[in-house]
Amino acid sequence: MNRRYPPVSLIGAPTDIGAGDRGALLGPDALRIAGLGAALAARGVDVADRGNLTGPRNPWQPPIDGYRHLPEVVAWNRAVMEAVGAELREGRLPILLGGDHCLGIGSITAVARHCRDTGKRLRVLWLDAHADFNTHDVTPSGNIHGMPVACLCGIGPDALTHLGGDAPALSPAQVRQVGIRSVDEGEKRLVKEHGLDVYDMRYIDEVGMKRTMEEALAGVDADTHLHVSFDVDFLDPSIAPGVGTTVPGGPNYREAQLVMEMIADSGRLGSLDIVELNPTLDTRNRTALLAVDLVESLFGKSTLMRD
Ligand SMILES: [Mn+2]
Repeated sequence: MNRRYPPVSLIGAPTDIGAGDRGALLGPDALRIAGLGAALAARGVDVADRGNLTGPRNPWQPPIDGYRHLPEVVAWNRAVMEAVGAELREGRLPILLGGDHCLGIGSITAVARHCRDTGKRLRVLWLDAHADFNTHDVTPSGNIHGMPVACLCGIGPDALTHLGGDAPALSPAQVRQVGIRSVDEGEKRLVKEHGLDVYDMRYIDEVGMKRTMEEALAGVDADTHLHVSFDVDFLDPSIAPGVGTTVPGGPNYREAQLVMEMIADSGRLGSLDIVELNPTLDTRNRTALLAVDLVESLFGKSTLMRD
C-alpha cells in the first residue's frame, strides 16, 4: 500500500455542457480505457471507481443573457459538488474525470467547503492554457467552461456563485494559474482587477518551470489542502491533440512531468480534476494515455528513488 496517499475515488462526469465543442462527455471512459485506475493501483494507491454521474443532456443551444445551457450547467455542477463532497467527508481523495472545465465550479466548491469545515488552508493550482475568468458580459462565446474561476471567486450568476450556499467559494489569493497563454480582451482587465496570480507561458519561458512551480507552491504546508485542476489544454497540442481548445506554445512533455513531480513532492495533493479531454479529436487515445502518465507522476512515480 502507498501510505503517502489517502484512498482515491474516481468520479466520472460525462458531459460537454459548458464547452464549445462536443465530445468531452467521452472523457471519463477514455481515461478509464487508458488505464487510469490500474495505473494508480500499481502505485499502491487504494482506488475505487464510483462510476459516472448523470445529468441533463446537451441541448446545444445559443447563449441566453451571455450563458449557454446555464440550468444544465447548474445541475451537473450540483451533482459533482455532492459527489466530491461525499468522498472528502470519508477521508478520500476525489479525482473528477470530466467532462468540460465548467465542472471545476462544483468540484472546487465542495473542496472549499471541506477546507472550511476541517480548518485546512486551500491552495488551488489551475493548470490551463486559459484563465477561465470570463463573465457573461465579456465572454465572446457564452460557454461556461471559460468562466469557472470567476464563478468560484464570486463573479457570475447566483446559481453558480452560491452553489454551496456561501459565496464566494474562493478568494483569488488562493489560486495560482500555470501555463496560461490565451486570455480574452475583457477577461484580461478582470484578471488584473482581481489580482489573480498568473504564471503565463512568457513567465515560464523567462524563469523556467522549476522556479515557476516553486513560487506557485510557496507557502503550501502541512495544513494545506492542495487542489489541482488539470485542464488537458494546459499541455502543448503537439503532445496533447485531444482537446477542443488547443493553443500552441504550451508546456512540453518534460515540463509537464516536472510540474506533476513537484506537486507530488509537496505531499499535499488532496483532490484533482482532469477535464477537457475530447477523445473525438484525439489520435488512438494518446492524449488520455499521456494524462494517465502525468497522473502517475502526480502520485509519486519518479525515475529514481528520491526519498
Ligand atoms: Mn480550462
